[in-house]
Amino acid sequence: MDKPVVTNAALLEAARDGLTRGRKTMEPKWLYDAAGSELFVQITELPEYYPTRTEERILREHLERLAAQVPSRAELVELGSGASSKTRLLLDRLDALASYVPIDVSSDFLDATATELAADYPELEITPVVGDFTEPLALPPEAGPRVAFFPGSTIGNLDPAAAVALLEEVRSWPGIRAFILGVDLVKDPGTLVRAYDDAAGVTAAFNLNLLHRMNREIGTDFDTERFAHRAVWNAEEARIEMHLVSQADQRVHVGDRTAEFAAGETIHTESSRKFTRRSLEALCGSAGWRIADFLSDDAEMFGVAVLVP
Ligand code: AVJ
Repeated sequence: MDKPVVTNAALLEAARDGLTRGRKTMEPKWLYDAAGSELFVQITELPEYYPTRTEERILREHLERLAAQVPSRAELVELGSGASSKTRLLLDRLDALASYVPIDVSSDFLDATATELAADYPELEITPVVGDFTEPLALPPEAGPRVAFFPGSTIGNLDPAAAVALLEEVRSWPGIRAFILGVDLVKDPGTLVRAYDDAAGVTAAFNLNLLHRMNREIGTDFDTERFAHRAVWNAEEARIEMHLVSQADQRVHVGDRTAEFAAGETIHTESSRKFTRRSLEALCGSAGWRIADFLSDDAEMFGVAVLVP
């Protein structure tokens, strides 16, 4: 048999590690190749997926309060910038920004976004950084007082220890003055599960794309028809979990190893933690941040915290 083509050595290593053991897991960052990033944009437009539009509404409604926390000639550093649609709200209002540093793991997406923003904001210095915010980041030298922006509740993808590590890292950046952090809030489980298991099956396609991606990039032989998407609310950990559930006993080749799946066994592909004002306070406090302002919608679906050192 021909050796499968491997175009992503890091993904192969992650898959060998994560899939050939008892409890199978993959880090959520692997969901975001070009196809996955596109599917995520479609998720944000689903009727069931309230976080994106709620956060946008909060930002739009409270821009003045946010602007009050941002020093002039600031550098806005956005973590996991993706399509940067929320950023435009800030860029339009915070006209005294000196520079914008979008950080994302998907370099294709990052380049496209940076090009579009450069056309629309000719005065703004834009310095895209390809990077993984779960590891220490190499930032360009600061262009002014720094404001970090991490919308979308992506911090919820990190386990508590990793979230504290990230908060501590941002806290240690030279010139850091504020951190605008979007967090999804605890609410009834039905609403939460529907947001991660939509009727149109877009989230299922997003989750299953991980298997297609591995087949493409590391030569695995997943039969994607024999895995199903599942979203569950884990109340104890206050998180939604996404899993891919094996529909049969099956074997999959992962590099030089074999991953064995029993029927019903899952790959845990993502956790999305949900917060309360209190749990957020505790999390931020343990990393040396104070909540200076907390913005929410009337139904308290989502929160935007302004943290200060
Ligand atoms: C981009 C991490 C914020 O957790 O809600 C959406 C990703 N996963 N639907 C989230 C996601 C499934 C999303 N984040």
